[in-house]
Amino acid sequence: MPANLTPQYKKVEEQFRAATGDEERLVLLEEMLRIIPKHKGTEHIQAELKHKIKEIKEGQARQAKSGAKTVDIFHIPKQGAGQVALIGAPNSGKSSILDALTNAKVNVTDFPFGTHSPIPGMAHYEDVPIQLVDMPPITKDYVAPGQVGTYRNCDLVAIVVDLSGDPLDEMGICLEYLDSKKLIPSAETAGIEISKPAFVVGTKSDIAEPGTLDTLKELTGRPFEYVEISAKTGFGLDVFVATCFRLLNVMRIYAKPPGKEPDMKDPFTIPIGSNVMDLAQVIHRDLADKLKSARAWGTDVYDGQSVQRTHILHDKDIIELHFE
Ligand SMILES: Nc1nc2c(ncn2[C@@H]2O[C@H](COP(=O)(O)OP(=O)(O)OP(=O)(O)O)[C@@H](O)[C@H]2O)c(=O)[nH]1
Ligand SMILES: [Mg+2]
Repeated sequence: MPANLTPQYKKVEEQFRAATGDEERLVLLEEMLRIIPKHKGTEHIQAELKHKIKEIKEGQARQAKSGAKTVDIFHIPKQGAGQVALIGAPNSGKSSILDALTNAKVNVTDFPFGTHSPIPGMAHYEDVPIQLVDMPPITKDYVAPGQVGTYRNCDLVAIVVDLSGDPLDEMGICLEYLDSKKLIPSAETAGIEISKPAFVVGTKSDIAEPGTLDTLKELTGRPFEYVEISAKTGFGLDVFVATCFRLLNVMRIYAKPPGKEPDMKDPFTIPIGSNVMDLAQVIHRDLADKLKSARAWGTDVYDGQSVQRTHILHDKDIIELHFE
């Protein structure tokens, strides 16, 4: 029986063939398994995909156990409500963004290639921690081997361009790379889930010609959001962080233990559209099946209203879960 693989599948497979690291291979194999037409003709391919996934996972587990020194520096474990990886040309101002918004020890330099490996740091939108990842630069001719792994694993890509330099050229280099790896949405990535949401950050606005970002927007003609900032003066940094939060597409939920005040300091962050049961899975994976009832304070409910497992939650809702 013929396999009749779809064009989407073939696109992901093409990326897989060119993949350089295990991190990347795993993401792509899982996507291939998700979208492969499920019928008799593809059974052997499905089995092969599962086998490859198992092999890579076992390899990673072995490596983690042995504490081998061959750790992948481009694998940044996720923390907070979501991971935002920066991409940009040398000297565009990436490290300066982390320097301004996080406590991470990054290397800001007035010469290009100051950053050699990814460095994570925590920024905050109101009470939500958001992980930013400073990255080595990319150029037309060079991207560090393995660098793509960070982008495949992140939740959101921030394209950083220097508004005082040649932002159109820098943006072109970033887009060419991101498109070639199917890392950002385009006509080519329809139906494949390996692309990440992305937005554009025009930086150094303090020394740029006014209006540069508007010109860039017009010339690029892609449906991104654009944020203008200066890491030096702090202009626009609040909008940058708020944009990260919004594009991560998560909401915060405050958990209230029965009979106690809610914990308003440390919200759970879950995907927008999640319901009570999804929250229970996040809070108590093992207990979720024993969820008996729930009460809610917030949007679309009266205070303390009993809600069903399927009740859709909203940003800033307070939820009290009762388990059996
Ligand atoms: N005036 C001004 N200078 C900035 C701003 N952001 C960064 N710079 C300067 O631009 C230079 C490069 O900044 P970095 O943050 O190191 O740039 P980078 O993108 O991390 O560079 P690579 O690590 O080489 O990719 C430094 O001299 C910074 O001080 C800004 O908003 N305004
Ligand atoms: Mg840097």
